[in-house]
Amino acid sequence: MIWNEPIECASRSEIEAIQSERLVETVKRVYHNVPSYRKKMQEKGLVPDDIKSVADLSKLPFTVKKDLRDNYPFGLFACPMSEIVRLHASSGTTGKPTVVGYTRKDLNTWAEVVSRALSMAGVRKSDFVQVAYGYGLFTGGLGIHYGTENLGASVIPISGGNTHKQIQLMQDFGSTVLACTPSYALYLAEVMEEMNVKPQDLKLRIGIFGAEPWSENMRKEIERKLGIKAIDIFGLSEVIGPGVACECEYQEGLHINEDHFIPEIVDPVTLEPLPRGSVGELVFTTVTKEGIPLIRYRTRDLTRLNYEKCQCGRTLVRMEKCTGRSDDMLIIRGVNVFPSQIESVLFEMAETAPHYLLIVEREGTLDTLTLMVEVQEQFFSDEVKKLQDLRKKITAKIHSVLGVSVDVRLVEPKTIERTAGKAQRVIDKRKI
Ligand code: DLL
Repeated sequence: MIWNEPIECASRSEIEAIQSERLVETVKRVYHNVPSYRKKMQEKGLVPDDIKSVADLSKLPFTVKKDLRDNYPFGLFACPMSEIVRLHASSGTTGKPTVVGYTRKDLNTWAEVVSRALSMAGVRKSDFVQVAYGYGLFTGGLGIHYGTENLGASVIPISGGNTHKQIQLMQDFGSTVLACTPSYALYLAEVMEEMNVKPQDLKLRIGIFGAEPWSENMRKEIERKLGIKAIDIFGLSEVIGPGVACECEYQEGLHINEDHFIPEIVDPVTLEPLPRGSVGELVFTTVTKEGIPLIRYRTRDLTRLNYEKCQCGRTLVRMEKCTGRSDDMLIIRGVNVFPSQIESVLFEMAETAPHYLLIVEREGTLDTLTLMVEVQEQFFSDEVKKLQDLRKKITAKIHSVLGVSVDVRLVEPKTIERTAGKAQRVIDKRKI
């Protein structure tokens, strides 16, 4: 089922015409209503009339997270506060949160794009969607909530946490769809095992997982343990929240709702737009938002775009599964490493559980990486020799795949903290 076929299957020229018309309007809106945008455009010698179509996008200045912080809390809003009907915020790691505001129309747009995403994933009116993303300032819970209602499926607004109750309600209510972070899905699977609940005791069939990077190997593990199809959903609060992009049943990239959010791929260093198909930093311009429109917002997420028509019939451009952010990348003695690459190796080893923590430290001028990883119950042993051998095996495997030396520390099963939201995989002591 395609939720909005005329848009989702439109030709490239139709999409570009819609984008161009909306871009022109958005640029006028921010120029006249947001002093910080006007200033940035003036610095580049630009007036709204210089932007006539999507082809002019690259003339515009970029926006970064710092711009939201510098204009905290409402300085980038482009409409009177009386038009704002909802606020969300993301905490981030340092300093003040970034705040976003939605008008009534923005909330409708959000519900529309999430309904499209859920339809892509295979969710139907007859489904029961258990929303185990956090409700509150985080966009995950309420975003999926209203998209589900808009689609006409039944929403179970349990929020994150309360893991035993989650499993009990899944059984009692017959939830068919689980929406949460992939790391929480794995934790739910672990607790299900402890409670002796089997996938066949549940009616679950689809998972709507996102808000953090997760590897293909993690997908396989979740699909196996929960007996479901695990769909990747992407979004960021600054752009709207979940529903910016989502996989369809073919799982070959995430369709971007590009009539609302225009994607670009730029070189993260030179900021020059890259040729089609190159991997680079994903940049979004929102073209329908009223509360806080964003011009060329640098997401820091690394991916590439595919403009080919998908087997599902949709023509919406697809972004490749995002497995890293430029600011997550660790440089360990000159080798670039993403936490998701380490995760991928761990999932391939029967002896380790997919729960890990990376600790980065600096000794003199060298960065060192320590990996704390849980051993599977059946492999955990009192024999020092056996554990030593396992340690060596993991170290060698990571070295052969990634070319970095990691100090592996094996820890007992279930000792690394589980979270109901986004997992924290890296502790960077260089920044402390
Ligand atoms: O995480 C919105 C969301 C909620 C998306 C629920 C999907 C599901 P923020 O908290 O602002 O918003 O975090 C945005 O999370 O820039 C990515 O780095 C990362 N991210 C989000 N979805 C994915 C995904 C929500 N599917 C930041 N794969 C983004 C990889 C993701 N990273």
